[in-house]
Amino acid sequence: MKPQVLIIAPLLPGQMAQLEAAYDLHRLDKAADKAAFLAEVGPQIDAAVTVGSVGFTRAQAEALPKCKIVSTSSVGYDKIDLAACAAHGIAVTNTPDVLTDDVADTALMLLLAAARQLPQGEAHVRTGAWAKKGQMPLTMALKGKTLGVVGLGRIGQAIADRAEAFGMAIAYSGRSPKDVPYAYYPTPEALAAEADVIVAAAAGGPETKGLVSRAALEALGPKGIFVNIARGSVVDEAALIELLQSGKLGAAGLDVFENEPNPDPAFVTLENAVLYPHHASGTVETREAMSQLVVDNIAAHFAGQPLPTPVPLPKVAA
Ligand code: 8YV
Repeated sequence: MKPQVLIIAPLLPGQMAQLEAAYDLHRLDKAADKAAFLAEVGPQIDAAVTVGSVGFTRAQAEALPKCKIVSTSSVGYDKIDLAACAAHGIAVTNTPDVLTDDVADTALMLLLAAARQLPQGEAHVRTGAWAKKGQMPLTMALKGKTLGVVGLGRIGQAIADRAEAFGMAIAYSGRSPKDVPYAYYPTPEALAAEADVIVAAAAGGPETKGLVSRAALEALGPKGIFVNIARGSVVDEAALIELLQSGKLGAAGLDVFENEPNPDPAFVTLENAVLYPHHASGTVETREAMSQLVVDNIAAHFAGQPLPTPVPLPKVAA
C-alpha cells in the first residue's frame, strides 16, 4: 500500500503530479465538510502538505494519529502548531533559501516604489495630471540613506546586500549582535531613531508580535519609510495606519498584513502606502522550487533519509 498523504493546501501542478504518482492523496483542500473528511481519512494519514498561509493546527495533529511529517511550502511556519507537532511526534519541514532572493527583491521593489512614489507617478501619467499640473513633486533618493533591518536572518542579509548596492548604509536590530560590519541596536525603536528606512524581516509568531512598535514607527518620522516583507503581526498595524494617515510616518511598502486576504480597509485609502498581496515569493521559479522542496522532504521521510530542511521543534515536557 502506498503512503497516505493529506493535502491541506496544494503545491504547484508539476509537484502535485509527483505526489500523485508516488502516494495516495487525500484532498482536504477540496473537501466540502473538512471535519467529516478528517474524521474519515485522518486515522490512515502518514504525511501532510500545507502552505504558510494555511498552516497546521493542533486539532489536525490530533486527528492524524499516524502522521509523522508535515511539510509546508513556506519559509515561515507561524501558522503551524509546533508544540502540537512535537507532542505527537510529527516532524515539520519548511522551504528556506529557495525564496530568499525573490523576497529580498520584493523588499527593494517596495522600498523603491515608496521612496520614489511609483504609484503617485503612475497616476500622474495615467490621469493627465502631468500635462495639466506639470512635474510631480520631488521624491527621496536611497543613496546615502540608512536602512535598518529588523531581523538580520537570511532574508534580512539579502536585503542588506541589495541596499548596499543602492548606496545605503546598513544597521540592524535583533536578539543579539552578529559578526557583520553593520551597526547593531538592541531594539527596533533604537534602530529606527538612527535609520531613514526600516524593513521588517523577522520571523512571524508570538515572539515577534508587535515587534515594530508605535514608538519605532514614530522614531522613523515624517520622512521615514517602513517596509514589511515578514508578517503583518510583526508591526503594530493600528499605529502604522494612524501614523501614515497623519503624516507622522512618511510612507510604507507592505507585502504582508493582519487579517489576510482582507486587510484593514484603511490601507487602500493611504496614498503613501505601496501595497502588495503577500506575493514576495510569488514567481513561477521560486514557487516551483518551494513546491519541489516539499516533495523532496516528503520523499526523504518515506525513504528513511535525513530531512533536507527540518524545522527545530520545541522540547516535549517529560
Ligand atoms: C508563502 C511566505 O508563499 O514563505 C513564506 O513564509 O510567507 C510565502 O513565501 C506563503 O506563506 C504561502 O502561503
